[in-house]
Amino acid sequence: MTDEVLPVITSSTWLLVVTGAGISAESGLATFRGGGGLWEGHRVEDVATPDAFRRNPALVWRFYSERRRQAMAAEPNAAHHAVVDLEHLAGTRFLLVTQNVDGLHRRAGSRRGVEIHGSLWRSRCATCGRTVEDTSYPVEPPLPWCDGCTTDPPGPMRPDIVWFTEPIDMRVLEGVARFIETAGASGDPFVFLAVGTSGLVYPTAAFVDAARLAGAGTWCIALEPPANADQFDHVLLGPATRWLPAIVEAAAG
Ligand code: BV8
Repeated sequence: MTDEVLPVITSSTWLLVVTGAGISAESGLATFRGGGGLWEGHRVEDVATPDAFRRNPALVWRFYSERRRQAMAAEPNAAHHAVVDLEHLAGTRFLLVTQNVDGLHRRAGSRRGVEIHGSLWRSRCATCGRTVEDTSYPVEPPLPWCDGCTTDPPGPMRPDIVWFTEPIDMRVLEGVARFIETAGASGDPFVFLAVGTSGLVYPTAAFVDAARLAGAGTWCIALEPPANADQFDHVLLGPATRWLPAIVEAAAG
């Protein structure tokens, strides 16, 4: 339900925060489905897939290395910093799951977080799986090959990103499930907060369902109701840089 009721976060609250592209929008980074959700006329779903990489690796590398350049030039905003404040307040009872690959949460100081869709700042061999830190851009033909492969020819390097139809790391999913189970069984307050995500992409869009079943109070912050809005007790419409600092202020009050 759309309202302006804030969650009350104290040091005994279990807090699971899920973020999406909307939390980085005020850092100047484009969201996926805002503004037509197109990149050079391509839908993200047509570029962020293993088939797209097989068909046209140069296009996919142009897409991701351009986003690397943009993310490098961006700064964390007040919403990223408010998430860090909430982490410091909730301590070991806090978990951040971000769908974002821009690295802005970590640059803001988040340490108890997982990047469920991977990171712009790593590349991975499509053959042997070896990953390397990588800040290079632009990435243009001749495209990078793995220099650790024993196969001949060596495998092509790809962004270390989880594309559509690719599985999420089971250890991440198990970690989220364990956090929800522990929080639900604690007998203490449990808050689930989704920020800046359209609730369209699974399995992340289903985490709120599991949290509700475990007894969490559920909030979301977005500019318009997400696709899974009916799973939230409270829908706070408006920018993350308005609502997250307000939640931190209410907690400190
Ligand atoms: C999987 C890569 C299964 C990273 C992304 C067929 C086969 C297999 C799977 C499927 C299938 N059909 C469907 C699926 C499931 C599929 C899926 O969910 N598809 C959707 C489109 C229906 N999921 C998958 O494929 C996942 N894998 O299921 O594997 C499997 C299992 C075992 C073995 C084999 C296979 C993988 C999903 C990961 C896909 N990768 N991107 C990258 O390039 O960045 S998804 C992409 O969308 C991004 O990661 C992004 O994070 C994600 C979600 O988008 P949002 O972050 O929500 O952004 P969006 O623009 O949509 O919304 C922005 C929101 O912010 C809005 O609500 C707006 O109001 C708000 N906002 C804007 N400004 C602000 C704001 N809020 C606050 N303040 C502001 N200022």
